[in-house]
Amino acid sequence: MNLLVTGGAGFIGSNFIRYMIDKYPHYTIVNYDVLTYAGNLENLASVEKHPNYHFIKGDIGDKTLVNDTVKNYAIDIIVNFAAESHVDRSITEPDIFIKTNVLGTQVLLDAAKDHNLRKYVQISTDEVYGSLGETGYFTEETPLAPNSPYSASKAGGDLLVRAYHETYGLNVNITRCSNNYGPFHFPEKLIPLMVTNALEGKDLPVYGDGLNVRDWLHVMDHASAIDLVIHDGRPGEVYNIGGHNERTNITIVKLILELLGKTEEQIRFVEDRKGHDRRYAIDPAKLTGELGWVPKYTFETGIKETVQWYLDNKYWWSRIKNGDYMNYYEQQYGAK
Ligand code: NAD
Ligand code: TDX
Repeated sequence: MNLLVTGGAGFIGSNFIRYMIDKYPHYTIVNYDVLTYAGNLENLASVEKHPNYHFIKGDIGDKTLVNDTVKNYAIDIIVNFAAESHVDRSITEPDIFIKTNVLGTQVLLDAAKDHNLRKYVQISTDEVYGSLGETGYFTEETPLAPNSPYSASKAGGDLLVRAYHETYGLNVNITRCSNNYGPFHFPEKLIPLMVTNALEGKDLPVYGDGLNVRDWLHVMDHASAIDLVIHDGRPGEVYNIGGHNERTNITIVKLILELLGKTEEQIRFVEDRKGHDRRYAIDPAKLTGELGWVPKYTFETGIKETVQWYLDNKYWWSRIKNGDYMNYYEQQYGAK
């Protein structure tokens, strides 16, 4: 099997590639990534010399390079992780989100169609469903109602995937997962930002009242779910991925401080995110029932292991948290 993994140098894509090389060392894995601020080949240092791993630096919007790569490596399946992924950045700079997440997806779909690939898998998000009230879950039948430029661009990509299945008969799957966490998570997102800020003695900026709820999924449990969808997902189907780990943001921030032996004095409540979705929660019954997915991590074991990873890998995140990152940080949170 020859897989084209787009966006494989980012957080989830790089964990997925390491998972797949470990489990299927005979598969060819081509990582196609343009290396934006979020792409980092250091995430793949442990597999870069593997004989069946290849890296191509390229934009998913580059039709010629995408098509050449699909042809040259005799690709069977595209798994598309490539995206602009940070909601806050989409609020200040939506253009690139549309370009990559919508137009880029269309280029990949055309390549999958024109080369008669076995399957195209789109890695999407529960954010396309919008926000839940205090009860209930997102199912695959929940109507799309995205609230941020990021989630709207992901929903746009998903609709194109659906249309290529309906119009051209392309074999597709869409996966929609909840918030991931784990090693190599870029420190602009809640968990790695809070862990690294706590270690640096900085403020921990909590948006609004801190009571927004996210449903946390360990990135390796996400990888095992995608593995099942690639191999056994039924043509044209959507699969939601989540492990029933709902927590308020403030609960997570306090837990991180406790695990690090720090006091709550570092917490700073700041202005709320615009259009901030209140609650996400996934019903994974289709994935568990149809494909037999069982997550390995509880949130308690996963978060402890993750905090320890940041303690052990300061070289990785301290290199990121300078230069361009600091410009973004100061714009987003002020100087503190
Ligand atoms: P990330 O921002 O860490 O990584 C994105 C990767 O895509 C980077 O390596 C980047 O260089 C690459 N990329 C961006 N634009 C590209 C382009 N035009 N061409 C080629 N490569 C490009 O993101 P992530 O957190 O790993 O998310 C991966 C996917 O999963 C995204 O599609 C995201 O929408 C989705 N998702 C993420 C989460 C989460 O909690 N992180 C949850 C649900 C869904
Ligand atoms: O500084 C912060 N303070 C804060 O209170 C940051 C960065 C976040 N938050 C809150 C906002 C959210 O309620 O924490 C929650 C999580 O925020 P993010 O880490 O930015 O994630 P979220 O907006 O939920 O989106 C993530 O999950 C779905 C990913 O970034 C998306 O790519 C994915 O689709």
